[in-house]
Amino acid sequence: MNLPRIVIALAATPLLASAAFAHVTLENREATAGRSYKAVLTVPHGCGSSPTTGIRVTIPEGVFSVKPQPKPGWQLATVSGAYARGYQSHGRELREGVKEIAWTGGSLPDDHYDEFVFVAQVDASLAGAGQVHFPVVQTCASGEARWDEVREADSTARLERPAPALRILAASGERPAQGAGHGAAASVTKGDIVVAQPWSRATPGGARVAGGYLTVTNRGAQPDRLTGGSAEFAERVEVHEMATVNGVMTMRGLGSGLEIPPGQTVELKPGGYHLMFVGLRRQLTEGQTVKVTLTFERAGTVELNFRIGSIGGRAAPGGGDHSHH
Ligand SMILES: [Cu+2]
Repeated sequence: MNLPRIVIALAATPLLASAAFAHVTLENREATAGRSYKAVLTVPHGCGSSPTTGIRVTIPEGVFSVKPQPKPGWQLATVSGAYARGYQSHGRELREGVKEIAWTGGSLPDDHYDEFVFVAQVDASLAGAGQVHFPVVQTCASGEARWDEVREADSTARLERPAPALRILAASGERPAQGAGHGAAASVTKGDIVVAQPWSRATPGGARVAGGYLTVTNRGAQPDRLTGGSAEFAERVEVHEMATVNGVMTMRGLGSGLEIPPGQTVELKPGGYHLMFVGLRRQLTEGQTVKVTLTFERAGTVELNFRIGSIGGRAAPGGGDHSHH
């Protein structure tokens, strides 16, 4: 049934065929937050020369109401589980659903191409997420390929086996997670210290911690230290760093605080230095603004309004890329 398409595709792009068909990818790589999405996983070849016998895809948080399309000659199985939060669908809240789909038992020869399809809803809260990923395990008669690599936000490394990625667009006419709009100050200055773009993420119900992100510039001639702070919504505010220990990303508290060298800007961001709001007293919800007081050794206390972005957001809400002036 797919044969005529293969012939057309190969005929149209004879030179690009091997490069363009190298990876397991999504045919349509953009979806709109708050809308439905039809995912077509394209599988262009087997493992080495071995035919593909199974495709298993993991559904990222925020993609819900997943319905896979059965394929003749393949068994279809799904794994369901709890979502990190509830999602609204046709007036009711969904708290669990399909998190993995597996098509198995077929045989797709290495020199053939096929598609594996599912439909899903993309939650509106993903509007600020940038990209989400659908890791795929491709099983073959001999061997398997794991398409599960995800590029870190600021890395330019070439990935051998990238996870199929989906870019999330904000619905037109809406801006992602506006918070208090222009009312929230872009930066706050205290002494030699300038703190800009403070933001955090919405938390799933029951979460005990949340990260806080911002940039700090020291305009003075002396080093300063960010030692922590306080917030009415959390028991403690700590300064953490992410570090890779034995190949595993872990975070740890910086007991003596984070140095802000004179004349420099230090960024607290996902995957790097961050504030940790520990012992959350309530859920943080997207679009909110919350008050946090930070403590610097020299500059003293700085009061800030943190904008709350989407769950899993990678960048400050409402801004997207910001240049460093
Ligand atoms: Cu932390």
